[in-house]
Amino acid sequence: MWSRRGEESGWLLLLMLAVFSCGIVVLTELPRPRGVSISRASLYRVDNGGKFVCLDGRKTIQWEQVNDDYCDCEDGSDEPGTAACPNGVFHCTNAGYKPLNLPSSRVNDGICDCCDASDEYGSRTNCINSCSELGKEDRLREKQRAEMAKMGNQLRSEMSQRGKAMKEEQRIRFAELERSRGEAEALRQEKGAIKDEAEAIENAALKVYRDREEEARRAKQEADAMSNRDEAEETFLKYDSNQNQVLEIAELQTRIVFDRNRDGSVTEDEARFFLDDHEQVDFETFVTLCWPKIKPFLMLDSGLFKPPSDVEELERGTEEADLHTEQDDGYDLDGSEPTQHYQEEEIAENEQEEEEDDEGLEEQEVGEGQVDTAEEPKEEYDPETKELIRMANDARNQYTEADRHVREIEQEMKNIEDLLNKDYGKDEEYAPLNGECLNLEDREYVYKLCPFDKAIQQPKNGGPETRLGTWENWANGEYTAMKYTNGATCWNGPARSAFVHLECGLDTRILSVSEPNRCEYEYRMQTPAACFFKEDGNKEHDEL
Ligand code: MAN
Repeated sequence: MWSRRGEESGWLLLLMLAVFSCGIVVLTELPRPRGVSISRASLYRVDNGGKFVCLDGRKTIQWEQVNDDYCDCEDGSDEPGTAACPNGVFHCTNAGYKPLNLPSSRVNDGICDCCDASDEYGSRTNCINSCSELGKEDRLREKQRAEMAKMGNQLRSEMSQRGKAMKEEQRIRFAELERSRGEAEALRQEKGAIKDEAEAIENAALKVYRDREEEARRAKQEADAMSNRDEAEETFLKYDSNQNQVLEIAELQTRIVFDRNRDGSVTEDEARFFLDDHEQVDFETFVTLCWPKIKPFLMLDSGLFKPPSDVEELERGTEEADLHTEQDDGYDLDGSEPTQHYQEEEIAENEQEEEEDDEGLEEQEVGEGQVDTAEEPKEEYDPETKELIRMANDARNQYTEADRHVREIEQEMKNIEDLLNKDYGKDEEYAPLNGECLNLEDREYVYKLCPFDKAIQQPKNGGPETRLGTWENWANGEYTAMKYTNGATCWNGPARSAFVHLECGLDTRILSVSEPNRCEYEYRMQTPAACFFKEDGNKEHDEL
């Protein structure tokens, strides 16, 4: 029978006892009804002369009705140790392991739910108390977890120290670079001034040559124009058979060379074409409008002019021209002089031009220290000019070198700034991972993660790699997840992105990668940097 004295003496019991009496069980130092936890034992105190008030306060029953396998309270509180109330809760103490709360419907249902077998006290099922075994395993696991937490914490703090030291080193290096940049910029300025001066002198010296060449070019152009006019005049006089100083369609029609369609006769239209659609032309009109048409045609016809655009046409043209040269020789319909003379002249002139071109090329290839603007053969520079060019080159090289040095310093400073601006965790513990890259192979791809930089997917069959994302930021303030965004755009979809979940581990590696939604990737990665356990982090086991 449950009594106040029994309750008091129950407080003194140290050993676990099981005393069944009126459905009341005294399991440890605290007597309480079956199915009630120690923490709730005080709610089941006998008072009011052996009465029990349902825990929702709505009904008072006799104490004997507690756990009598009949549900009296609406909240099920009178039947914690039986299956009588649909909403009842049964508590297993599971001494030696973890306590457990069950829906009371599982009491005596023939299935062992509690490791101390207390839920099957009235069934035929023979449940064996396995709490001590489970407790042992659990404590071992807990010990291992605590050891790992300790080692992880240790490794994390080493990473943190390395991270802080690295940042400090970079700060020092940045300050050094700032100083060097000042000196390097001063040197660049100095070299720039020397270069400008040397180039001004060089330019003045080269100008003499350029002017001379320009003059020579102009003279040549004038000479060419003169010779062209002479040639035109000679042709004009030749074709002007009636010598009336006017060239007419009929006169051209006597020249088989103008038979453009090779049908054996020169039609009026064919002749008119060469007279620039005139019926007749005087010499000035001939020179300006007709000669530019006739000259290339004559050259083409005789195989001396090769339009650069169509090589095949050219070759055909040459063959035809050869034929025509033979045909045209002495074949002036009006019986005037054959065209041989014109062709010979053209050939000679053309050969000469070709030679000149070749010379020009050679000059250009070997002609160091010469003005490189004209196509004409270059004039050799005198030794003094050569020396000025050498000095200017030297000044240019020195300036380029000084400029490169400034740029290198600035680039390094920018890299350091980027590095220092990144958030490497509460205690810089993730900083040592900056600059590292980790790989994980699955069936199809190699997944790469370069923390604080990028996430990559590389097909194993050798295709091009795909960027899954670029470092964006931490996903939370706990430093347990990273975001990499703005990766390669998915066909018909969003830009790829990767989310990296971090968990504690004694080394740093990728554990798995998945693509839960198309083009959204999830990495699981372990690293000691994520090991952050508090010393008192263990769970409480109040009834062990
Ligand atoms: C590639 C890979 C896949 C992705 C598809 C989307 O095959 O990047 O991960 O799902 O493209 O088209």
